[in-house]
Amino acid sequence: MKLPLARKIIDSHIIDGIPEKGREVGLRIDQTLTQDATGTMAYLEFEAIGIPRVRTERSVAYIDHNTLQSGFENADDHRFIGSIAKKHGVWFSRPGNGICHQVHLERFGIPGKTLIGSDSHTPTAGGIGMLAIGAGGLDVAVAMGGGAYYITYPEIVNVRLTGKLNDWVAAKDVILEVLRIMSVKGGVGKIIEYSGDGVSTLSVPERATITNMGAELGATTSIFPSDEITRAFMKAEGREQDWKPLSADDDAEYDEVITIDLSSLEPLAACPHSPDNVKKISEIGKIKIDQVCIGSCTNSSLLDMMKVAYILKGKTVHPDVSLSIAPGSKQVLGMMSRNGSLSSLIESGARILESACGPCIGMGQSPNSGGISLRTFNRNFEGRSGTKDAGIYLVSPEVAAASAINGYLTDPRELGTMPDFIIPDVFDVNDNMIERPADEKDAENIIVLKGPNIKNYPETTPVTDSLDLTVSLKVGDNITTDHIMPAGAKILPLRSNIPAISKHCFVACDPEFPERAVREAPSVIIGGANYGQGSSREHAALAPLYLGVKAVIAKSFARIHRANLINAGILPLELANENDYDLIKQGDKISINDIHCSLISGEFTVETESGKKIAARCKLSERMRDILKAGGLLAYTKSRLN
Ligand code: MIC
Ligand code: SF4
Repeated sequence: MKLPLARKIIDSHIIDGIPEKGREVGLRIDQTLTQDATGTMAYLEFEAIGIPRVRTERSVAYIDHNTLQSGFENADDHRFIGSIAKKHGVWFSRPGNGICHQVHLERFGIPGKTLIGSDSHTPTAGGIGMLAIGAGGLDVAVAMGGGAYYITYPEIVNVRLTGKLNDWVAAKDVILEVLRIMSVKGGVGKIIEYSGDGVSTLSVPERATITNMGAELGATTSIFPSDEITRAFMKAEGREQDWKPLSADDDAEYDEVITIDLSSLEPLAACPHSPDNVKKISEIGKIKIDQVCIGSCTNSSLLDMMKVAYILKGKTVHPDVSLSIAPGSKQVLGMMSRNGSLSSLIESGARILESACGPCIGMGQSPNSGGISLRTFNRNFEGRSGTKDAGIYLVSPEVAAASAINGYLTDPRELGTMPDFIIPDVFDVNDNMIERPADEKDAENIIVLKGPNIKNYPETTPVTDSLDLTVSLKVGDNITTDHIMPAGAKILPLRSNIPAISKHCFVACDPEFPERAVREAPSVIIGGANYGQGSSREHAALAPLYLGVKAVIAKSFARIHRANLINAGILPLELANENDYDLIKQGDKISINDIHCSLISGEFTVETESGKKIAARCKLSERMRDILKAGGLLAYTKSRLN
């Protein structure tokens, strides 16, 4: 059979299971990454597993999310991660060095290797032909210990790109078009593989924008071939020796094909409050704006920044607009300072932020009340910016910069002919902010520094044979992990403290939830379709666990969150008939019996107080069943090591 590229990489990394669509396979993981907001838990979990040194080819810990230090907590977490990384063989990218996905692409990613990261945008590295997947922290901890990472053997969707983008139409518009076509749940269980003659017209940073935001499709990952353009990028990073050519076989067989003619695209925006609510800028019209934020792991490369600088040069940001810009890495910021583009930004009045996630995760720069904010980011969920009634539009850097000058949403094609933006052949490489791990012989002298806000992994219990549960919450479709476990500058510092962070669980939907869940425990949450989309944060499973939630019954689940629920020992049940969603209300009592048999058959019966029987499903591999019976992945891994 003629193989897609993703299948070639998967098949060469399978260490457990049979490669058949829909079945679970375990992959050997070559590299891992963590960031600080999920990393504290991941390293506590790694410590609890008890393996002294990572067994991957490369593991890297980044500090990029929780960089506003308005109390001791974030600084303590940085110190904890730095010290535990050093001890256990993990490289450490210090705060200020940049956003994990940008830096990993620049300094560590290798075509053809596997990478899992405790961040949903890990697929960014698919831009250089890596099989890069977002996962929960505990899955990353297990992979660091040399364990396999399990995925459902995916369907592969081929997005064939033809033609070439017109002036001022960007890679962001390509992925927004894919989101318009496939929706935020269209990618679940699938890998998106790009091919076609349009690929050679896109640089690595542009490809990485597309694979990055493939996370918003719910896809397992996205991948581009590794070609001469990839080689030039790796050479510019001084890493040509890590390059190799990779592509699908000619006439490879795919499960689905989508063709996009790049030359037919025009500037697009994802309108509030979902990344798939995509419209043409020309259709939306010249709406007045209050804020523009440029940066994030989607759009903060040197190429993006050079385009923004060109547009801002000699102009002033509109008086009604606040413009903030966070370059993606120290490398990008340094090169901008040397090629003059940084001064164009400064002169225009842009507010230059450190190289970090910043406003993307609500770490500052919340818009004004009812504000309209254009952002080059990847998520515009309601409230994620920190201002509940703000309207966030996701756009390209070109749209963002042109609009910041005009004060209204602007089609950048109004700027006329676009110059050629030439990325240098050699990048300024300086890894002085990346700390090497200690040598194995020195590791035992390294003391892991834990602050008072760092608490252990919560207790889990094996799934029992029957459950009598109260419905502590009922929510609708497309609930994000930002609803379940909000981020932002106030709550993020509690990421290493599950008892404290659980007090904020679901408050975006219902401020009474945390107290009610404790009062009514054990309880169950009822959800709609695509429950748990968005971030990889396992806190969205650990906080409900801590509050006594034993099961979630939903119309369907997002991939990473479903895995996180199982890893935490919580049952994720899917309604066999979506209409049965209407039969259960908040406050109802339900019971689930014969659970141990149901775990094997995958068929569950949920009985309501009035005696109605509702069919639910949960397709589990033997491994997942054992995880649930052990009381979660940590207990399962420990028992297997023993
Ligand atoms: C996000 O973009 O939502 C985050 C913050 O990067 C998360 C990880 C987290 O919640 O810490 C993600 O995408 O996985
Ligand atoms: Fe950071 Fe935003 Fe990227 Fe998440 S999406 S890794 S918060 S920049």
